[in-house]
Amino acid sequence: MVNIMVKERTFVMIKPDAVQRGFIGDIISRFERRGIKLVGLKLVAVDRDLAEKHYGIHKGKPFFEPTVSYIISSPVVAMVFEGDNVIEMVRTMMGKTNPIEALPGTIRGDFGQFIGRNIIHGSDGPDTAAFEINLWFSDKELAVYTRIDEKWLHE
Ligand code: IDP
Ligand code: MG
Repeated sequence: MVNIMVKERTFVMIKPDAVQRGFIGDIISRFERRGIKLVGLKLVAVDRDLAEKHYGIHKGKPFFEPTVSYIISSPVVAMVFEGDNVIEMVRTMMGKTNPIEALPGTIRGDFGQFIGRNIIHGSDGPDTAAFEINLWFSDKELAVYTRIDEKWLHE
């Protein structure tokens, strides 16, 4: 799906292990220098209810409970990014779910070693993005603005 411009928003979370290990700035900076526009940002001490809703699609799977425990173990950084094809762009920058399979140069491939501590979350499609943005952010928390580099990012 290259070359087709689709204006999207995506939900991204810097997970507790990345916050604890001091990677917040590095991770945000990767998106920033790629020209990806940040429209929402906050540090969240996640409660169990929010974590269970966020991972509700995985309820019943063996990793559901460990993943919920992981996400509530320490604050996370919750963000919304906006731009053409931003969902796929962010997923590509994150790398595969299992950091062992994630290529060097991706966020998981550069910072992670283990699937249960995989550094970052990003929505996997337009429907999950809409659900997750609505779950984590109110409309008032999302900014509408233009970055001065926007006209230099596309033909
Ligand atoms: P994704 O985060 O790349 O979209 P999903 O399959 O949606 O991957 O899984 C959600 C999260 O659940 C993963 O990011 C990871 O934190 C956790 N997870 C998934 N599979 C496993 C597993 O096999 N063991 C431990 N944790 C897992
Ligand atoms: Mg997923």
